[in-house]
Amino acid sequence: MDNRSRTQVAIVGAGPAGLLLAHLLRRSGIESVVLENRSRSYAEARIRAGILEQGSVDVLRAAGLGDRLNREGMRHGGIYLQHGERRTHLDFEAGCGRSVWVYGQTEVVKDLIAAADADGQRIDWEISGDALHDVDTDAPYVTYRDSDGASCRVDAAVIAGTDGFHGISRPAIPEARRSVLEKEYPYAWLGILAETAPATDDLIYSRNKRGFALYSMRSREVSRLYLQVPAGEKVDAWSDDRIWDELARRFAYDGWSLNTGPVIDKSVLPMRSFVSAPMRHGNLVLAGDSAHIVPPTGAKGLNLAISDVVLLARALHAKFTANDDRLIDSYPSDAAARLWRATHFSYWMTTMMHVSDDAFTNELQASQLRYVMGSEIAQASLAENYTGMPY
Ligand code: RFL
Ligand code: PHB
Repeated sequence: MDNRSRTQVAIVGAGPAGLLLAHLLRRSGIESVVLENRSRSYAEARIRAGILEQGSVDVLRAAGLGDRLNREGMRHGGIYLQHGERRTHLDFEAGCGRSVWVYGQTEVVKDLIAAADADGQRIDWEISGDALHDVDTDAPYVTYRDSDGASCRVDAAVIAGTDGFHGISRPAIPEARRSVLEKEYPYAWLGILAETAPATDDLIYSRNKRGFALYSMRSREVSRLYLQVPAGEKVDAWSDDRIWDELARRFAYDGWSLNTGPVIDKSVLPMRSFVSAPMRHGNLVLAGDSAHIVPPTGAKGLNLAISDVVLLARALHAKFTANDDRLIDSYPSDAAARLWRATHFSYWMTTMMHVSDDAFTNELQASQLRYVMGSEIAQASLAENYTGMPY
């Protein structure tokens, strides 16, 4: 072994979950080392989620991460639901007294990395060949090669697996101890980022017989739009002209028109619901996408990563400062309660808004959307879930 070190928490993965965990632990005097297989510039450029629940914004502000969020984030008090050529505005403030913020995950990650730099947080970027060892003992450790190829070992009291859906942490829990519940959807999203001012004040979720479309944004100059496409669709099948034409059809509404502009990013996102349990095995704990995935329709993925980490940071604080394991013992069930609410809501929004090949299902979903668009009570329930259940 070329380099050997010891820390309190070894954090595998520098996505929003891992970086926020390191940040919250630092603030309560707990030391961690973050290990990430991608480069810093890759992590800072990755385009992903865009919506922060009120509770996530409160967490980031309380953790001293609110400066740029307060200046550049955009508060949204509702969404539009569209069905064919009917469009209704849902008022979240009226429904539940809360709102959401448009502030890209990319920006949250940049803020977290800047704070880590300022505090001298150790993050080893571009590691390879990492493996977790002895996670069910009191002496777990991680081995890997650093960016120069040197062999490294980090010993820790706890390993936090925040390495996303394709990481190594979840598989480090023996298969016999793991249960997975999942649902694949027969469609995917084609997402684009476009250099054009959003043509709407709030996000538009549109169900059209041609398929679902979502109008979102990243700033006053940049729009983020999505189209329902068949699962496994290739991005090459979609020229910019075809995308704008399809978006115009799916958002068609009484004289309203899209703003088009240069497409600066284009990708296909698979859609799945996936829940792996337990989120703790010995001294390995999972948080964020390493343990669960939701389809993006409810905008919950990033927010769940944040709420897991809040619960986990509290539990680790009690463990390290008061030798109290009660919160770490209850972490899997505390996180699961919130997770299953978000899993149901994401599934519900997804099926209601997407067009299915099955005629019976389509009629049910269209009926559900008509009901929500016409009922203040149904809208209040959607608002309560969308803006996020209280912690
Ligand atoms: P992340 O963000 O996937 O971060 C995991 C980090 O771990 C690293 N990693 C490893 N590091 C070390 N060793 C290994 N063996 C490793 N394997 C992986 C990865 O490089 C990465 O840096 O998980 P985290 O932190 O839990 O955060 C969760 C959110 O990222 C996620 O829930 C959302 O972004 C989901 N999601 C979206 N959600 C939305 O609400 N709206 C969206 O528009 C949206 N777009 C997306 C998305 C997820 C995507 N992925 C994961 C395919 C678009 C994409 C492409
Ligand atoms: C986004 O802006 O990327 C976004 C917004 C709302 C969603 C999903 C993605 O439901």
